[in-house]
Amino acid sequence: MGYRIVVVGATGNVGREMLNILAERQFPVEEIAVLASRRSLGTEVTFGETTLKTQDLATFDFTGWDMALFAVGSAATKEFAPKAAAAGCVVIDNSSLYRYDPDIPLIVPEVNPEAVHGYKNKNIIANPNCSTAQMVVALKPLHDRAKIKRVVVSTYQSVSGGGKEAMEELWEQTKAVYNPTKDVPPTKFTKEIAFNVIPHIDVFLDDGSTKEEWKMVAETKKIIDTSIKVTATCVRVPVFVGHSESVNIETEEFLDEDEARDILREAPGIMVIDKREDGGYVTPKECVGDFATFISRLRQDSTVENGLNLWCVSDNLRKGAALNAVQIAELLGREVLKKG
Ligand code: 2RA
Repeated sequence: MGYRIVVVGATGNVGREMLNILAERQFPVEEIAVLASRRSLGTEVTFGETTLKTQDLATFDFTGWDMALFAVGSAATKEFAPKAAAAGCVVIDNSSLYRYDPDIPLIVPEVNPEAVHGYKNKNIIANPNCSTAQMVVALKPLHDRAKIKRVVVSTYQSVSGGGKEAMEELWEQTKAVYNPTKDVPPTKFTKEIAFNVIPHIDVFLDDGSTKEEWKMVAETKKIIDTSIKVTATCVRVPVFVGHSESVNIETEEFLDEDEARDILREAPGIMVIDKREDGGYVTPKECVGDFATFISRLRQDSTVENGLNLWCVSDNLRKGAALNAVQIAELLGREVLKKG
């Protein structure tokens, strides 16, 4: 016996990865439906060895389906997730719409699996933002040992976080650099992304930060501990897939770098690759297609009493989105629905 699963937004970057990961992890699927907006209707997607035709989200009846993995924007989520939830189908939502609702759990299974029972409130579980997901996997085991007081993070986020058109823009602009007759003006980004970096993701807020930076602050508090102070600078870089983060951590208790490395080696979802030699660290290109969050460059920060620095890299379409959503589905199945 397995689950009746719906993937909403199946033709997008994240929706396709959801299907790949459900198949790769042999999620117990009894039946699967793939939905898309009218624009992509009829497009075929693959699930393991099978090819599936997308159905219309606008007319789909969610009654009798166990879980729906939503990977569409907030507007479509707002319209259709409540309908799915009301029909008795548990929604696992990748948009930012429900993340900050106190009645809706925001879950990273390695970090706060106990929150899954909160799904009952609205039949909805929220998936965190990509940049938060990989960071909290690394922070939680260190917090459990030495209590984190403050985090200073700078991100280096790949263009796939902005969707397929953003990837296309990087590709076309990169080619145009070698073809002066062709001009590819920015449309998905505010400035040219090829051979450049842009310190701006999502909209600006009144205090001068961006919404992407605010998300890292608010989500870390909700997932791990409201007492952790986070300050973030989020930057888009000309990388197709894989987000990187430079993370500075200040703890209440002293934590030696070797002990921190050992803790992270044992932690779920983490792979430590940290040799102090040329190439002894992970770059985003190497993490693509992997499930792990990679930690490198772990070292003491001697400018504060109890400080650590680390480099954290993960496939943003996987741990930052689709993998985390599938892990939530696995958790919900294991702990609550128990049909698998
Ligand atoms: C980005 N945070 O990288 C987004 C994706 N969720 O733009």
